[in-house]
Amino acid sequence: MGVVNVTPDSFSDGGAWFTPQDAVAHGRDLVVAGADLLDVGGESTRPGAQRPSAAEELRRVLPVIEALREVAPVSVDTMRAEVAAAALDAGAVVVNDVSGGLADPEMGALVAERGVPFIAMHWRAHSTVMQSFAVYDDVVADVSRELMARVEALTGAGVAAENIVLDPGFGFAKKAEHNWELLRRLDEVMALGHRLLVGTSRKTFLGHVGRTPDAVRPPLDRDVATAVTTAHVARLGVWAVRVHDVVSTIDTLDVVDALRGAHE
Ligand code: PMM
Repeated sequence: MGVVNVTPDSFSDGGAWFTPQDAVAHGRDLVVAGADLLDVGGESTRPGAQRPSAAEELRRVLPVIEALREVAPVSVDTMRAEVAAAALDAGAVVVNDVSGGLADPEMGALVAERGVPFIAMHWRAHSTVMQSFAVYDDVVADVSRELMARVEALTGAGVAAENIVLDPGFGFAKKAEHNWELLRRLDEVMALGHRLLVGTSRKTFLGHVGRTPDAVRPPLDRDVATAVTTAHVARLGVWAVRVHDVVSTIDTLDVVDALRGAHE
């Protein structure tokens, strides 16, 4: 899954593709590089980000989805049922909700009615306050239990269980140690029985590896670290990785495939 952020302020590529033309051109490049799915989002979820209005979010994503539907399947990255509905009408085929349906009580019913795959990410609170919720007894057990509570609520709203893709939500209400523990024990999250999507791409915890706190690696220099996490989760058999740099990701996945062939 290649990331197409139509936002002025995403932490990893903020503002780079904010006009519809630039966002569409970027999406096309990601498909040429090998992306199977494009994730179009109009709301930044970086820690501390303020929410745009629904009207502004729609203004950002709809023209981009209408253009990119011609080149690849598109998912819409939104927490609003209203935006998801308009995005599906515009040609999106998957809904990716970083709140797993928690932020908007209408989301479950909408996804059920449309019968589309729904990516439910582990989430505890909006970006302005989420890091104060980064408190866990056992992060893998706690995230797994909270994800299954979402599955229960969503299936209760009529969403088919096989349409629910789970995502542990790297960087969302998580400290570095929580992200590493989730990666280390991702097999336990896979055992929940749903397809998994993993989004570690360029996230803050990767910028700290081998660094002192005052020498953090900047987001654009985190693609090698991202590739290593991609290799790890691909070997476990996740359904998708959500990444900014598709070129290095395809390379990584090809190496994982080659290694797998060599072992079999
Ligand atoms: N991360 C971001 C945005 N959307 N969606 C899913 N399913 N999983 C993620 O980890 C995720 C997401 C934030 O990253 P960005 O600002 O670089 O897009």
